[in-house]
Amino acid sequence: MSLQLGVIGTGAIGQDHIRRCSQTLQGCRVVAVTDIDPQQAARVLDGLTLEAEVYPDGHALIQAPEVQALLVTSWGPSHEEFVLAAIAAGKPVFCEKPLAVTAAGCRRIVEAEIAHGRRLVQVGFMRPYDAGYQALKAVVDSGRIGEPLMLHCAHRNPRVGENYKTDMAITDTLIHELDVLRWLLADDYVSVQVLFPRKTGKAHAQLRDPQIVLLETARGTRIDVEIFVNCQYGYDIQCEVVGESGIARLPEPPQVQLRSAASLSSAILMDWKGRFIAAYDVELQAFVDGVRAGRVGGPSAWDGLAAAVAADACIEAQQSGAIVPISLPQRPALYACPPGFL
Ligand code: NAI
Ligand code: ISE
Repeated sequence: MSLQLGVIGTGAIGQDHIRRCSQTLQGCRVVAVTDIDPQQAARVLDGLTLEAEVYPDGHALIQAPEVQALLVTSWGPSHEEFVLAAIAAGKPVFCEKPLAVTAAGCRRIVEAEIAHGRRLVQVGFMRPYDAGYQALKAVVDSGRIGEPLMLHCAHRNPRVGENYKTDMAITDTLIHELDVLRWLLADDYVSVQVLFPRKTGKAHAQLRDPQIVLLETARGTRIDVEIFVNCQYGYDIQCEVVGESGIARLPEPPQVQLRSAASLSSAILMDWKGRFIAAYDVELQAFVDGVRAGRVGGPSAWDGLAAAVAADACIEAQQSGAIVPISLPQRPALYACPPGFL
């Protein structure tokens, strides 16, 4: 029987996940939705010609007997409340990033899951499911470039809205690198510093853009990540691993190479939805398959906490300009797999 899903939040990614669960994935169907704007939730169902119950709020939806598992795709500050309610109801929950907006919030989720006694939470960090990152990790793990010494990375968006603040470069944008690079290296972060280069004239007055985040891992690997959210030209994700005996780069998404009008070119994507579309399919299919088989895997609440602890340190580093230590508590037995396993 199909896994019956309830979705909380029918905005951009919520709609995309409802579409994928209804049209692309196997073994699941959306039976309930909710949004603080119920008319929008109804419009989303209409647009997809989908029959599902519209609930007045997330808590009513979590309690609904027909809902067997949850997708939390509402705004970040509401995630903690809904994930805790799902754990209290004993229902598996896929929660979009961030798991909670503070490390303290993630810790409360980890404690609730440990008290429950088995994993119920998968965090929507999709990059470890991206074929390019998986290929890059296979090269790094094979030892072909020796031990990783340095990583040079970039996360660029064409532009952001007026409500995007300087700290969101960490909590909304860098959070993906904080997760995927820890997974890629199977290592944890120990310190961070944030530098602000000359500001672009394309950013709104209150936003400091671009930023450079310098991370150090426990094994001494140094990572620089450029975050540039008004780069204008495209959505561009870069990752280069410099090893002792070679360099490995994240592959570019496949594009037709064009020779025309005296130039050689290939297109650059303009938004994140297209760049990671296959990874979103794979991560959610893994959640559905796992729940149907009686287990939840993938990025865990512990991974959500690890990213949030690093993000809190990055924000402190943005404000102080200092090198800020990052320290994670001892990994509890429930999350025995080290970073690097899905
Ligand atoms: P959005 O603003 O387009 O949609 C959020 C929706 O949640 C809105 O319709 C809003 O009315 C609803 N909502 C907010 N609070 C609610 C509550 N308490 N109960 C029910 N509904 C509520 O935002 P978007 O872009 O869809 O982002 C949602 C979450 O997904 C964010 O945490 C964001 O960081 C994450 N996200 C993850 C991506 C990824 O690559 N994994 C990509 C884009 C977003
Ligand atoms: C957005 O919220 C996401 O999560 C995308 O994956 C990310 O790449 C983008 O920069 C964020 O704004």
